[in-house]
Amino acid sequence: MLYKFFKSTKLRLFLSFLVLTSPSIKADWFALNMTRGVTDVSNEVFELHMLIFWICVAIGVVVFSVMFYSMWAHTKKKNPEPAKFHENHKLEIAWTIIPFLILIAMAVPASKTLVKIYDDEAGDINIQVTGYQWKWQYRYLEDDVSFFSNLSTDLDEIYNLVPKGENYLQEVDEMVVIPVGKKVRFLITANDVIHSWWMPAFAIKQDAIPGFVNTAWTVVDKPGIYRGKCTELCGKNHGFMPIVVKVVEQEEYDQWVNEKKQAAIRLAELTTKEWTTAELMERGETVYDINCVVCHQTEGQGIAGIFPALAGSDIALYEKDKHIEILMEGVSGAAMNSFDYLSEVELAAVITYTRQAWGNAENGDGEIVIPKDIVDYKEPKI
Ligand code: HEC
Ligand SMILES: [Cu+2]
Repeated sequence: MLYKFFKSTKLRLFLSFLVLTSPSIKADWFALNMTRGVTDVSNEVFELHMLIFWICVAIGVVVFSVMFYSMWAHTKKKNPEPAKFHENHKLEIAWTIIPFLILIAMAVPASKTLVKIYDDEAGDINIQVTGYQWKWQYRYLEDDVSFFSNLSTDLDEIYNLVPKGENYLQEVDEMVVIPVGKKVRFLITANDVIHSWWMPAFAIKQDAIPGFVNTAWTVVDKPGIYRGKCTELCGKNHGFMPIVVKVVEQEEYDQWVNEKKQAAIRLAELTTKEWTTAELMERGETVYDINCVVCHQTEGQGIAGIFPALAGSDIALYEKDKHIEILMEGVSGAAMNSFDYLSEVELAAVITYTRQAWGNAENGDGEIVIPKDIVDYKEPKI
């Protein structure tokens, strides 16, 4: 009876062995493993992971062999009289010392890698990363380049109106660009709640905490586009603030920085230009779609009881100054944050848009706001 049972188990073990070793399935098993990433540190982390994994496998094999052997060798049938001994000092010392040594053996390489990871010396390039609900801001500290990186997946894909694209929820309007082979240090913080900046290919996962600056660094040797995401539950759109880093050759990087700087200069010029209502409206709609639509909704109708309607709101109809103030300062204690990080042009445009769209212009005073108004608001009041 017992013999028969063992025989069938052996058979099953053998079958599982065949399945595990058959090459086609093996490929899939590797896909379940941690990935190597593209930096020295990420490779080290991978090696460490494999080392610890195999140590665990060895311990498992030893422990389970002893256990199964004992279960088999000391059945009641073979040993009707149980042994009566207890306390075996040699054995007890051994099973205290050996695990201790194993732990030390694992801690040494792990600590070495950790020390390497926690190097916060300045990089060749230093980028401040700020988490916002629900986007990332990047400021290149040496170059005065600064931008927001927003999810660029079409809402229609999210609502299943069209098929989902290849990089669904993993794509942004502006990627972080860094050059190959240079040490890049990230200074990671947040503006509202705790987020976490996670880039698996670089083995970086660092909390972004308001009021703190955590650092992480990387040297990437392989150009390419790498994707990560926010990995600290940070509110309603936590799953909608991906991270995309584009690693390029130095030359391409310099060119990119240059273009970014030029764009900033052009934007500064826009502040002093004469704006027509139509121009502000057009720009304002884009700003609104990126920054406001999640709460105040496409037609400015809001969500009853949570987000006030902007269509027909007294502030949007008559109180221009209050309107600017709300955007600049936010409403304390409410989900309405300050948007003072937007440019003067974007702020003026989005305020004008919300004062004009959805019938607001006809129902209220229809006053527009130009970039100069925002500049004036920002002037220190004497
Ligand atoms: C995260 C959600 C959220 C986002 C994003 C948001 N708002 Fe708000 N907004 C609110 C909430 C909540 C209030 C109500 C605040 C209060 O008075 O308690 C509000 C109030 C307002 C008001 C005052 C309305 C009134 O009648 O009291 C205006 C104007 C406004 N928001 C404009 C904007 C604009 C423009 C944007 C985009 C640049 C924006 N909001 C983005 C949540 C949001
Ligand atoms: Cu987040």
